[in-house]
Amino acid sequence: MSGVPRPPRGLPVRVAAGLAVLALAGCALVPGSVSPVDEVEFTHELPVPPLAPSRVVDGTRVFSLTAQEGTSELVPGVQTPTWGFDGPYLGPTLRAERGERVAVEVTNDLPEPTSVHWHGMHLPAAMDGGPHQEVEPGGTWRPTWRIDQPAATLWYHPHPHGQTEKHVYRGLAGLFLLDDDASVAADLPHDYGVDDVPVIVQDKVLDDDGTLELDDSGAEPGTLGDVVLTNGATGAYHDVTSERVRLRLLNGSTARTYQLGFPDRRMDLVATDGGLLEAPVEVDDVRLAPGERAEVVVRLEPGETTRLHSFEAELGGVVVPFAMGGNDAFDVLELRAADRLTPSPEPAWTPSAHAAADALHADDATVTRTFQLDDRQINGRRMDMGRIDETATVGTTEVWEVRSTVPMPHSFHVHDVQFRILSVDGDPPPPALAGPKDTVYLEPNRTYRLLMRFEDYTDPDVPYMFHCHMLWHEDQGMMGQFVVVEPGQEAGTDVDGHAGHH
Ligand SMILES: [Cu+2]
Repeated sequence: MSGVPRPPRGLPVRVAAGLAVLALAGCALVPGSVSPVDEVEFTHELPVPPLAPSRVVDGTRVFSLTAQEGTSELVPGVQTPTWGFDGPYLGPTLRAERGERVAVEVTNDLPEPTSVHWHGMHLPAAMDGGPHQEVEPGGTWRPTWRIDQPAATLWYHPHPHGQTEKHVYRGLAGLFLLDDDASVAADLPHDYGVDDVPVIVQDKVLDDDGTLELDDSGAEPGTLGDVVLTNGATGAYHDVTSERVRLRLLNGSTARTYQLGFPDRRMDLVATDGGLLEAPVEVDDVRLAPGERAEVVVRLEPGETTRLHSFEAELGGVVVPFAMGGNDAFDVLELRAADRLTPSPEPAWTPSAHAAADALHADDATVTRTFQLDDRQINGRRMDMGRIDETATVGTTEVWEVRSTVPMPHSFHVHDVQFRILSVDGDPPPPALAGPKDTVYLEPNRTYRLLMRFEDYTDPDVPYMFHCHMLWHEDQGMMGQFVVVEPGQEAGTDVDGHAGHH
């Protein structure tokens, strides 16, 4: 850890931040002189989550996932109690094509309620897997919906009321890959686990006995671990056998924001949270807050080795950046190129046949909403499961103006939709924020204008969530609820305010 004394959890956040400043002033540690993330040897072959088996029943592709307890060797020689789907840690990769109807049989073998949220997915609210769809121990929940959105790297994770940080941190998370006409025909590496590689980045704190610890000191923005895992392993390497490799990067951490890139080369950013960009963009690195994804294509020369690195994260105007992980720099994944590499084409693709229908147009926006985030509240309120905060009408295009008013890291996630960032403080977004997004890091005191359209599904009684994706913040109530209704319809008055009654 950073070596800065952290005030106890429960102190008002502004006081806590002030104490951190005082601690800094009286502390001999030079900020940035030490990375609190442990150096490791890169000697462990990168585990690749298996593709989940499925069966097609009456035209529906059916998957099964079981949340269960287990034991994992996250750090060599150390046994750690963990949770996973269909295994001790993380879960298999679900994969489906646009147009397919899918169903997932989610069974909870944990000793407490959990849920599974399909992060980034457009689907009915009752299938969303948020706090209103918890699964009791021993229970099974079977959401079903039709995939109707562009190819993308989505993911799934628990979203139980007030317990999301713990459930994700223990290991419950997996990828949900979507394919479409554009992605299938694209000149992009697409051999799963070979040249198209999932990279789930997470940080942990391990006790002396190997137990996963959450930081309960009250430090912002939550637990920043000194152990960094890729797909559940420390010090992982991947053998590259082609000229280019596609990395599907997911920040699956609870609080840490990464700045991922290669010290010795640039890379092609090809996709963000919700799918492909209009064209590849060469970048030095990409910043990922918890919940965000990016797909990058990296070129290697025969026989060489390079490492994906997390640079000092650009957190914007946060107070004491180094106490919030902003000075941490460390390697994440080693790539080892074979002496002979098979040819890979330059990344390129043509638009999907759905592109025109999918496109969002700022001129269509008829509703503007504003969201102010402070320490733990959104528009002055904390989460109340029985309260609907916003009501959107199906078929409308809206602009959400989102601003964090406090000097700490927050990220903003909206369920059901992929949005487009129109502007950041009035300026066009940088390339890494110009593609389809469902989660965005909020630099303090900057206004992010998000364009989105609510489509297809209405339910006045079952809400979707919008929230901070720093999971400790989320659990403390930094979340609100919205429903999508028919024109003229009002939000229901009998929204279920109690979790775990299903
Ligand atoms: Cu937050």
